[in-house]
Order: sequence, then structure tokens, then C-alpha cells
Amino acid sequence: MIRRIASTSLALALALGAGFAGAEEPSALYSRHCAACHGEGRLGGTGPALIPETLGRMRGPDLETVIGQGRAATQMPAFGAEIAPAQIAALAEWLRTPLAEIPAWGPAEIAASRTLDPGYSPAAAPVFEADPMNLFLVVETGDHHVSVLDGDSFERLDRFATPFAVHGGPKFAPDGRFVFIMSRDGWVQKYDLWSLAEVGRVRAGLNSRNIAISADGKHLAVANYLPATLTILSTADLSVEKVFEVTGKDGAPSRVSAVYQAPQRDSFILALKDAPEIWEVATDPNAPPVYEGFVHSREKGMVEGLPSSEGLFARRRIMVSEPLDDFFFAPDYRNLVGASRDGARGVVVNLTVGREIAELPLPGMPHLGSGISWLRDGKRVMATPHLKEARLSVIDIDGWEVIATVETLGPGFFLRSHENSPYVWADVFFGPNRDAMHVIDKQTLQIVETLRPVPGATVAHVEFDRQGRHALVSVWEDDGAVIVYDAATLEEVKRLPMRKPSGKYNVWNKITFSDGTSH
Ligand code: DHE
Repeated sequence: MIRRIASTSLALALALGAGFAGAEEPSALYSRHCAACHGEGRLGGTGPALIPETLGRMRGPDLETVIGQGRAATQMPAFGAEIAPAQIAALAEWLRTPLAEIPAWGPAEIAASRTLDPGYSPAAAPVFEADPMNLFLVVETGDHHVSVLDGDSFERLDRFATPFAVHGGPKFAPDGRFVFIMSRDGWVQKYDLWSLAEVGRVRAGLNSRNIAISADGKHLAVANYLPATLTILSTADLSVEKVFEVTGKDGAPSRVSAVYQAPQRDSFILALKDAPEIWEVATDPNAPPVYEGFVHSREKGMVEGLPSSEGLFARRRIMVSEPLDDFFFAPDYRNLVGASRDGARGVVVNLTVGREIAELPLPGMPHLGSGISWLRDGKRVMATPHLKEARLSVIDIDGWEVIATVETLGPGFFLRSHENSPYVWADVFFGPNRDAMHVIDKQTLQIVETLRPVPGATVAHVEFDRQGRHALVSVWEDDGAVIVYDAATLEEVKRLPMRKPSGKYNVWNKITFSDGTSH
């Protein structure tokens, strides 16, 4: 049961609104006007959860304006004629207050939230002519939909509604048939790419970060902030397999910043937000890499873990000097680089021996999760954008050394390439040049072209088709578009109108762990 809060400032705001008929406590206003869509406990319903963890991530007008004027292109109506301004302010402040108690959200609650679409019937073969390995998913955040594109003709095969505020990359089953999509409110949606139909959905957390699928495609891990758990679902039917209460070695709960699949290790790797630890969770009952890592590291007194006889979902703790966020993995998944808390360093952790092995000077908040790697003069390098500095850092990942810096027109968010492309595409997500997209030669590290497809509009995030012939770019605006470029000539081939398109994901590139794309 959630305790309702009335603070002194709320009382003041209420007093200011007392001249209006029907002045009410925020909690009563909420029950009357909001609960039907946003849930009695503020945890969401047809509308999103109204808790600070979710509200803090919402873009656009402030909360008071949304309550008073409604939200364009959504079901959110305007309450300005019914609720006095001071009461709207009090209600907004109340919504920004954390829940007094975090409701239980364990296996029973998760299981109870699961719905499978009764009308779903799996097709025996793809219901379209297009190459099922060359499909793209485009997340349209403007109205919470996903478009499915034929990666050769760029025709739209389907457009379906997602849960509110999808974040992170959808994750494909290893054969590319099913895809799993997660929202910040913790919903996981399963969609059948052959049938072009939703299979079902389940709420795996109350506020979640991202998902990862196991190497064999059987398990889906969901990283949660609220509660501080890792939920593991069966990909077959979205049933709950396990919920880890995530606590550091000292017993204190820790949020999970992100979970990743480590394919060669047959495990999930977790970034813990509040504990100086990285967790590895085995996804194979016999998981030799986890077991060897555990034994090896235990001999050195560096990690603590469960014996491998525990099998599936055995957990290993890797102790690090401070909590690390936002991982880049070397292609063999032996080493990762995480961002230090001060946003000035990259910390290299070797997963086999279970300890930090190097540190890199990366001031200006490296966005390592967007890092990509390629071969340059026979050496494997990776590049990362920085969220607070106008440059990319290029790192030799054999010697773990920053070898070059590429100056850009502003801080960027995403990087992309493809093994068949000589270029890296880097957006300029922040600042006055956010309408620019740099195309950089992978060998010389020179910017060969800066595209500005819609002057003044944010352009960001690139994904290639399976052959690397085309690069798709988002015009990240409400009346935005996905622009298809010839990846060699950099000429525009097609422009597809979309509602604030964000990430784009090509089936083949994802399931083959193509060089140059996110995993
Ligand atoms: Fe993301 C991926 C974390 C803000 C759009 N983002 C990821 C991943 C992580 C992450 C850990 C990798 C997960 C995966 O794909 O499995 N993102 C964070 C943050 O910590 C941060 C900075 C703040 C936050 O509160 O979450 C953040 N992210 C944003 C945004 O503001 C973006 C631009 C818009 C949005 O949707 O909220 C955004 N993040 C994305 C996208 C991806 C992503 C589109 C997938 C990229 C890909 O190509 O795979």
C-alpha cells in the first residue's frame, strides 16, 4: 500500500488554490482524474507510470503544462479547465515525489501481468516476400510504435503499437524470427516477425533499463532500477524463470544499470549502479567460461561465486574499484570497458581473470555503450563518442591505449559502421550542430563528409542493411523521417516519414554480431 504524502509546500500550494471550487489533496485529485489511466498506485496503466524514475526521462513540456494542456498525439487530455493552477502545481510536485514504499514486484506480480494475445497464430512461413534476414525495426518514439521495414525495398511491412517509452535495442532471437522490445516502465513485448503480429507482453519490472537475450535464445534478462532486481524470462512464453534480488557483497540493494549478452561466454553481464561489482550470470547449465573464471579468480581471491553445479543462472561477482556504467565489449568478450563515475576514465575489466587490467583517460563522459570496433592497419581499434565533449576517442584494444582523437561539431550519442563499409557514421546529438552527421574514414580517421539532411532538425543514430549497402539515419523529430543513404556514394536514396524515429535495428546485423553495430 502506498502512503500518500502531503508536504508543507503542498499545503501552501493547496492554500493558494483554495479559492477554486473543489480544492482537493493531490492524492484525491490523482484518484479522481489520473488513476484510471495511470494506475491507482501511480505505476501505470494505459498511461505511463507517474513516478520520478519515469518522469525524469520524459522529454517535452513540463509536468504542469502536460496536466494543464494535455499531451499532443497521446490520450492525455487537458485538465486546465477542471483543476486550478495551484492545484496542478501541487499535483505535479506530488507526482515528482518518490513512492513512500516500493511495491512488491516479484515473480507472482510479474506472472500476473503477463498477457498472451488470444488472436495470435504463428505463421508457418513469413507472410511477406521480403528477405526476413534483412528486415529493420524502427522505434518511433513520437507515438510509441515500431515500423517493420523491408531492408531491400524500404517498404513498410507493418507498424505496431509498443508499450510507452521504449528504450534500448530490441533483442532478436538467434534465428531472427522473434523480437523482444522493452519499455522504461518495465514492459517486455514479444513480436513475431514472420507473422507480423504481437505474441504477448509482461511487466518484468516497474522501471527498467534494457534487456539481453541468451546465446541460445531461451532466456531474456531484464535490468531493473525499480525494484533493484534482474528478471529472467523464458523467451518461449514470457513466463518468469528467476528474479534476482540484486545486492552488493555488503548486502545493500543495487539497481542494475544494464544487462548484456556475452555470446562466447554463454552468460549475461550486469552493470551494477550502486555496488562496485559486475555480475556474470551463466545461461548454460554447464557454463564452462563462468566456471573457469570462477575457479581461476577464486584461487586469486578476487571473486566469489556459486559452484558450477548450480548450473543455469549461476552467478559470479567481479569486484571492481567503483561502480561502472555503460559497457563496451571487445569482440571476443574477454574484456570490457566501463565508464568511471567521475565520467573521466574508462576502466578495462578482464572477465576471465575477473579484475581491472587497465585504465584509459577519457574525459567528457565517454558513451562506451555506443562504442564500435574495426580493423585499422591490421590492428583492432574501437571508437567511443563523448556525451560532454565534441570528439571521438579512438582506442587500440590490444594495447588499451587512446591512439587518436577525432574532433566533431558537438558531443555525440551513437556511432555505427558495417564490415563492408569504409566509414564510421557519428551523430552530433547535442548543441547547435545537432543537425549534422559526420562520415569518417575508418583508416585515415578524417571526416570525409558532414551531412545535414534537414537543417535545424536533430539527426541521429544509424543502422546499415545486412550487406552494408545502405545506411539509415533518423531525423529525430515529431514530424521526422528515416533517410536511406547509399552507404558508398552518400547520396540520399529514400525518405520515409516517421514519428520521432530513434533506434533502427537490422535483423542480420544483430543476430550475426556484425562489426560496427550495437549488440
Ligand atoms: Fe539510452 C541504448 C543507457 C538516455 C536512446 N541506453 C542504451 C543502452 C544503455 C542506455 C545501457 C544499451 C542497452 C541496449 O540497447 O540493450 N540511455 C542510457 C542512459 O544511461 C541514459 C544516458 C540516461 C537514462 O536515463 O537512461 C540514456 N537513451 C537515452 C536517451 O535520452 C535516448 C537518446 C532517448 C530515449 O529513448 O530515452 C536513448 N539508448 C537509446 C537508444 C538505444 C539506447 C536508441 C539503443 C541503441 C542501439 O543502437 O542499440
